[in-house]
Amino acid sequence: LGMGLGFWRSLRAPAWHGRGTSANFSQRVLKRCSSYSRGSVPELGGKRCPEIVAAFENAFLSKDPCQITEEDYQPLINLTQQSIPCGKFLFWSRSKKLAHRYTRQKKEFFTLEDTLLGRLADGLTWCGEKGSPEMNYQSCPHWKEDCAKNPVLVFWVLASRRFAENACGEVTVMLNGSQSNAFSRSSMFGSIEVRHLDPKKVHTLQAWVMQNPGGVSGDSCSGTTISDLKSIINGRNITFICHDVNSLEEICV
Ligand code: N1C
Repeated sequence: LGMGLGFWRSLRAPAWHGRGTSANFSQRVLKRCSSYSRGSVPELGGKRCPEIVAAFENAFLSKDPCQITEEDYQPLINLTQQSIPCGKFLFWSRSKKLAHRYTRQKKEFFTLEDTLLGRLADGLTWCGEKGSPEMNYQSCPHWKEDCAKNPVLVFWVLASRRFAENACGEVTVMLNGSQSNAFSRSSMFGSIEVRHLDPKKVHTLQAWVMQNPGGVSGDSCSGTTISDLKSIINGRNITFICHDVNSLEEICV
């Protein structure tokens, strides 16, 4: 009757407003896991990678992609436990590329994506559907237009919270000074990580406000969004220090 595959698929899977599952999701996660394990972390044997991929898939496959919970990810979390040395945690907000360029040079520093858990998921999208064992490659729920309890957002909220809970010593955040709001309470950093730093373990939060070379500054240590961050941090009994940084070289020494 002139009804192509797309029609029947649309009856089966709801059309969400977000991008669908990334192509070759499981193969890519497996590859990331094995190459990570061949790297620096002996406590995470590469042998566990198939198990880790299965735990990741089981967190969301055959489930309503608007009803995902943190418990769904617990097995994956347990398989990817990893300890980061105190003083080496690097948070970021709206400055992911630059933060990763930094940790590639300063190998002793860790962003969440430099841990196995973060590395597995970085830049990918994934979701399934209730009543089907398959991934939905067509579309996945968009956090605003569809629902917040979707597999990707629940994952990052949980991973970010745990990363912050584990942080210790002096922690650093890289912020984007070429935007008018270098710090935003509604970012993942502002809404999740700042609230879950443990003042018993974290004595200082150091902010690096990255200035874009030659460009007009949007925000800096003396701006109102940074004083907002300072008051939140001081209110939690953690010392706050801030540096405007003009180039990566300044912090790579
Ligand atoms: O909202 P943000 O930045 O402030 O979140 C960044 C902050 C970092 O410190 C990380 O530890 O939160 C953690 N984090 C990630 O590591 C991460 N990787 C990829 C949070 N989100 C992450 N993503 C995706 O980017 C995720 O889909 C989320 O919604 C965005 C956040 O980017 P942002 O606004 O630049």
